Amino acid sequence: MPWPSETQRDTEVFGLIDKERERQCTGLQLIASENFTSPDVMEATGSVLTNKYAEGYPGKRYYGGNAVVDDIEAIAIDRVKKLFGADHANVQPHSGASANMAVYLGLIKPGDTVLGLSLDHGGHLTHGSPVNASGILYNFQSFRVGATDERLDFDQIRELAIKHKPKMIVAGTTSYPRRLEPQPFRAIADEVGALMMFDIAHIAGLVAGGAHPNPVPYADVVTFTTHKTLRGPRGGCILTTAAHAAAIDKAVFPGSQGGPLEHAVAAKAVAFHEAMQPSFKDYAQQIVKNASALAEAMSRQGFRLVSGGTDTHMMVVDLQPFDAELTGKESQLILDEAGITLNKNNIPNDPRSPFVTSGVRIGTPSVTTQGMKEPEMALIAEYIATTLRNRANPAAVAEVRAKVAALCAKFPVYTKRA
Ligand code: DSN
Repeated sequence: MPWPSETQRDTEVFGLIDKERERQCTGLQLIASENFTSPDVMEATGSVLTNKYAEGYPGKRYYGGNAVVDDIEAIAIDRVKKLFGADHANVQPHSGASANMAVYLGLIKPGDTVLGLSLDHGGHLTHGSPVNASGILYNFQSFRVGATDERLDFDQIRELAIKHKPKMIVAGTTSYPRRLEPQPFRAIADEVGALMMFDIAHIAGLVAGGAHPNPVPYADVVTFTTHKTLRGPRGGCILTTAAHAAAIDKAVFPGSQGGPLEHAVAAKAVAFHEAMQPSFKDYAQQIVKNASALAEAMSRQGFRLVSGGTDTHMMVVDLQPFDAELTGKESQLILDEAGITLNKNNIPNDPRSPFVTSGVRIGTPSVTTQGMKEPEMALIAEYIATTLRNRANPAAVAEVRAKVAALCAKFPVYTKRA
């Protein structure tokens, strides 16, 4: 049988994919949770493995024909254990949210108390937001960043832990620009007899590349996404101590997922291989250097950095000192016109709603993959400031758009069709 595409290719969708490739390659991608994956990662993602059902785990599947899939998944598991120094790994979670829900399902009971960082202070939806299953099924109590330094306050976390006696403490963030030291979380968890889960979704690539402390030796369980700083396919992963291995595997399958996405598992294996190369260490270090340079340049342009700067791949920018009328929502929209993609973000204690916000979040993983370094970070800050200052002037915005395209043309991310 001929494929329908041989006579009637879906030009509508493929045309849009071409358009999206053009958008990604001609604009500045500054969303802190995004990256460009390698052609090899994309090839594995688009492979015949998408055809295969493989419920279960290597050597214990519910379907036949899984000898090759078993080898691939075993390689992915072995690589990620080596990369992070973990006892056990589950590479099947479809996403970070699936990974986190599997941990809760496997290690605590509905109604149990859990301590996590509040969403509006940099935590994640799955760390107990009332609109998410984590907050609906479990009794999450939230800590917040300090009022003056906007950093994690371990005295406050300890007080809350003593007061609420959580079964689990969730360390980890989604818009927090500072290093996350694992030891203080471990000490508090031990003091109150809680499990410690560390969500390193954002910083997994920094950890793998040695540019951020590794929480694996301290945490009972570590979750992450594979598509952010780690530069793999979209997906999730869980690392655990041997003591929790069986509970976690059961919670992923059959607890919360069916057939694993083995094309994504293969792509994760490829990404882990890439992250094991010496060049990945240079990449991780450069992400942080670039974020630091961009943060300094943004300050020089009149913006305020939440917590005063960054130690990681991201910064949260308070727009108010730059222009009290300017919102994150408006900034995101006008910067899109200039070919600069980032996201609106609440600042701690933001007077505006999450749909409007007084800040934006900026990250350097994608521009670092392109090969940009500190001099380009100064240009990016200038382009952002110029666009926002001239947001009522379409000609000025178009001028920035042309400069952004010219800059991106000097740093082509995909040299052949991807
Ligand atoms: N949506 C991701 C982020 O942008 O941080 C978190 O899941």
